Amino acid sequence: MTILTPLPDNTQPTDHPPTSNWRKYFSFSHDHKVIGIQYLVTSFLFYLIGGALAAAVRTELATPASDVVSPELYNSLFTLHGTVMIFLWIVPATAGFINYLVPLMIGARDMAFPRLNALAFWIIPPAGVLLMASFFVTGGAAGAGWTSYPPLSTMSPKAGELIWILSVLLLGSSSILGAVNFVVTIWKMRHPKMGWNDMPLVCWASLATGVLILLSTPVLAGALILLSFDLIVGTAFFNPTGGGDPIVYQHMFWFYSHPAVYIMILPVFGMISEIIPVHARKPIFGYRAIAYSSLAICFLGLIVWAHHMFTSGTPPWLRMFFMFATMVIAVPTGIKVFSWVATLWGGKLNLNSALFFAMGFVSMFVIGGISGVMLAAVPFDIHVHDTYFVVAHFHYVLFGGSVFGIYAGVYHWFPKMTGRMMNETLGKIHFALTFIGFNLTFLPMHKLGLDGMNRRIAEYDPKYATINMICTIGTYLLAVSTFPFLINAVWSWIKGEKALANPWKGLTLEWSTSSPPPEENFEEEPVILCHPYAYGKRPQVAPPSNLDAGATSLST
Ligand code: HEM
Ligand SMILES: [Cu+2]
Repeated sequence: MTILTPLPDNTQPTDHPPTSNWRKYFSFSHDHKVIGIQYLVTSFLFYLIGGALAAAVRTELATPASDVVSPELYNSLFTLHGTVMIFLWIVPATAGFINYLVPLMIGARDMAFPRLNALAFWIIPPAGVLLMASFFVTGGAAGAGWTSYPPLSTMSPKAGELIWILSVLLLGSSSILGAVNFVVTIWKMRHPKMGWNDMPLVCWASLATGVLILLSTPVLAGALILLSFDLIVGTAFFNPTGGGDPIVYQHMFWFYSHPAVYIMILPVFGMISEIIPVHARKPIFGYRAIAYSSLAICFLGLIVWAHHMFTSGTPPWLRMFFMFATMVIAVPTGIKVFSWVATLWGGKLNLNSALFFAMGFVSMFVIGGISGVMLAAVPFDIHVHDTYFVVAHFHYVLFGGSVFGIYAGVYHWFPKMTGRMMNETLGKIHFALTFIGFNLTFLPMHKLGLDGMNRRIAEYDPKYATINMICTIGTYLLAVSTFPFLINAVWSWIKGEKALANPWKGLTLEWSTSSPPPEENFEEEPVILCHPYAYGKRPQVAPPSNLDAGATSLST
């Protein structure tokens, strides 16, 4: 049964001074909104560092010879690139959105454990600085890839590898502390009138993400602790000469790292499910299907890890299981994609930067998903294993799927977070450059992989030269594409046009409070009057008398 929500007054900019005090962003604030923005800004700075590392890698790969950096440095560059992008950019950036949005969307004043929330954030900057500092220790930073497989990892220079382990352990702990908070907050602190099936889809996705983090991250921590013992005190958990088994490490690593893909992407799925209906002015198609498919993905995500190990001596009968289980994930994922497309279908599209990035997300993610199903097929995987086809695949998922979605989220919620609008022209330039740069960089990599170019190499056969040059040019274009965004974000935050409380006429609760929201989120008890996606549907009960005329305009 539908409940009705108020639409706040749209006619006046909010009275709350936007960006009141920048110093609060450098404090141990307990406010989930401050913490959310701390996460977002910090992770974006690491994204720029990760991007610079990627540019360095691609500069080396512009020509076949290994002539720009030493082979050791090259290994460290791509290892730290992958590590930074995953553990310091996408995971914390999505955590930032969840932090900011979930309490507002469920009508709560804060997260369940505000201090723990602050602690979870403040682990990240020192862990990130530590990781980057490892470039300056003897032997240089870790160079065994972001997977850090033994025996390679236990053979590489000790100091850098140990710092890598410590830093990833710290980041994993931060993520566990955050997850406990999300799960309890969603479970316990929802508005009394908000049932499970009235919850905005970001909350469903956050719940599934929290559960995944809690089930899988401790296993990674276990693997890394054992690896550090092998490295420091000479145990032989993974060392075959002492009776250990390096394959055990792979199982433990991927038991975390496959779900990690969903830890990164489920919150973005949730965000896209908010953004598309608002800007298409239509109720989301298949609310329950989207909500429950997050849970299905959560479960299936936990049982497919060995698809990363088809060439690690996994017996054929077991490979069959992992192949089918992996392909089954295409079903709940496909349900989401169809629901988004069906929502867009016939909608009154408000073609702004947020919607462009959201549609970019859907289309790029579909390409990454299709190459994912291809890789799930054992014979095909054996053919392209450890080639650039894999690099192309996971960048379509992680960049096309995560970064585009995060940018969509920034354009959509920036007015709420800062009380200012972003500039649309700069936003569209940003989108165009990112879209072109991204496809120029990663689309040709499919071909490189099919032709047999290995990943993680600094030097390659000259027959791959032309395509590699195209990829490198694409990377520079991507680097350029961040400038309009940076200028837009900084300038709009300070000087942008003042935002209304509800500039997009959204129906979820965060839009029913001022932009930015006051200290404890809502001046008055929020009132839930309708389903979060009831666009175009008439209110079914009369709005309470304290709401103004704007409140009844549910039909646009
Ligand atoms: C800014 C644009 C990006 C460019 C140009 C880029 C480029 C590259 C290249 C060329 C490699 C392959 C290195 C090799 O195998 O020899 C690589 C690896 C990798 N990238 Fe990216 N990347 C970008 C963004 C991202 C993003 C956004 C993510 C994830 C959130 C990401 C995650 C990874 C991972 C996990 C690896 C594997 C590292 C390893 O093998 O240890 N990259 N990237
Ligand atoms: Cu996987």
